[in-house]
Amino acid sequence: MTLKIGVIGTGAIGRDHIRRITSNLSGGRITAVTDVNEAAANAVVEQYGLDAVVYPDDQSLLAEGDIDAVLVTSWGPAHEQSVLAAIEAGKYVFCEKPLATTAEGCRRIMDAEIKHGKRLVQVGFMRRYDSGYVQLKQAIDEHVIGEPLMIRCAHRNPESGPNYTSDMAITDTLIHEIDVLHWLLGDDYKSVQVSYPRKTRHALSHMRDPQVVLLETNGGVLITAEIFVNCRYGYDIQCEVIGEDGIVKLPEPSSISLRKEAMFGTRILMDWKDRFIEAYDREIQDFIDSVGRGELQGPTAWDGYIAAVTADACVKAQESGQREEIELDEKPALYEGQAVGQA
Ligand code: NAI
Ligand code: NAD
Ligand code: ISE
Repeated sequence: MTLKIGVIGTGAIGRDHIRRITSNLSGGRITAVTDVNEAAANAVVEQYGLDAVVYPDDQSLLAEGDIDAVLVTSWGPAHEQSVLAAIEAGKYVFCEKPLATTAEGCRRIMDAEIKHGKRLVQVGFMRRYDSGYVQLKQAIDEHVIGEPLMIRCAHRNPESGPNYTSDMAITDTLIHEIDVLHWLLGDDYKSVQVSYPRKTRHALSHMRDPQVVLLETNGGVLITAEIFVNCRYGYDIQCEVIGEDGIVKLPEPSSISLRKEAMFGTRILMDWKDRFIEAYDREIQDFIDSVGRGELQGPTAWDGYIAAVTADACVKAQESGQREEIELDEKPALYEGQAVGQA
C-alpha cells in the first residue's frame, strides 16, 4: 500500500522531505500540500511534478485532502495548531522539531493523543537515526567506557539568518542535543546554566553568539554544549562522551582526504541538509513503514515535551545567568516502553 501524505509547510525542510519521499524512499506519495505562502506550495508541486492538490490551509488539507498522514514542516510556532488538528482528524503526523514552542503546547498535544488512545505523533529528532549517534549509544549501553561522567559537544552553523534570535540558539538549534543526549544516556536533565563568551564579530547586533550551556542530568553527568551559529567555517556537530574507562566520540562525516600543495585535509560540510541526509532518509522511511504497520516507533510527543521543558529552562537560564532547575511531569502510560527511534 502506498501511504498518501499531505505536507503542511513547503519551506526548506518541507521541500527536502518532499524530494526524498518522491525520489529516494519507498511506500509514500505526496497527494496534498499547503503553505501560508501559497506561491511556495505551488512552486514545489511544479518543481517535483507532484500529482498533489494545493490547499489554502492546514484545516482544509486535513478535512478534504486524500491523505493517510501529514508532515508538519512549517515554522515552529505553527506546529501545535496543525498537530492538534491532525490528531483531531485521526491522522498520523510527523512533526519537525520543535513539537510546540512551549511545554504547555506539548502537554496539549500529549493530552489529545492520550484521549485518542493511540500514538499518532512522531517528532523529527533525526539524530537518533544517524549511524554515528547509534554507534555512540551502543557503546554506552554495552558499558564500553564504563559509566559516562561527562559529555562535551558543539553545534556549529556557518551563519544565522536575520530572523534568528538568541533564544533560538536553544529552541531551534540546541534542541537537537537536548533530545539526542538524554536518549544516549537514558537519563533526564536536572539543571542548566548558560554562559556567554566574548561575542563573535560575525553575529548580528541583536544576537548572543557563541553560547555555552552547562546541563546536569539526574545521574550526575555534566554536559558542556557550545552553540556557535556564525562560526563561518562549516556545519560542524561534535560529541564526545567521557566515561570511567575510556572516551567515545561521534565520527566525522566520511570524505576523501586530500594531500596537495603542502596541505593535508578533508572537506567540512556547510549545510545541515547534507550532514544528516541519511538520518533524515531513515527517519521518514521509518515513519512511512511504521504508519503502514499501524504502530509508530520513532521519537514521541513525550520526547517533544522533554525537549520543550528543557528548552524553557535553558531560555530562563539565558536570561537569569543562574542555575535553573528542570522538572518534568510524570510520564503518561501511553509513552511507557516506547521505542525511541533507531536506525
Ligand atoms: P522555512 O522557513 O524554510 O519553511 C517553513 C515554511 O512553513 C515556509 O514555507 C512557511 O511559509 C511555511 N509555514 C509557516 N507557517 C505555516 C502554516 N501555519 N501553515 C503552512 N505553512 C506554514 O523553515 P525550515 O527551515 O524548513 O524549517 C521548518 C521546520 O523544520 C522548523 O520547525 C524547523 O525547526 C525544522 N527544521 C528541522 C531541521 C532538522 O534538522 N530536523 C532542519 C531545519 C529545519
Ligand atoms: P522555512 O522557513 O524554510 O519553511 C517554513 C515554511 O512554513 C515556509 O514556507 C512558511 O511559509 C511555512 N509556514 C509557516 N507557517 C505556516 C502555516 N501556519 N501553515 C503552513 N505553512 C506555514 O523553514 P525550515 O528551515 O524549512 O524549517 C521548518 C521547520 O523544520 C522548523 O520547525 C525547523 O525547526 C525544522 N527544521 C528541522 C531541521 C532538522 O534538522 N530536523 C532542519 C531545518 C529545519
Ligand atoms: C535548524 O532548524 C536545524 O534544525 C538544524 O539542524 C540546526 O543546525 C540549525 O541550527 C537550525 O536552525
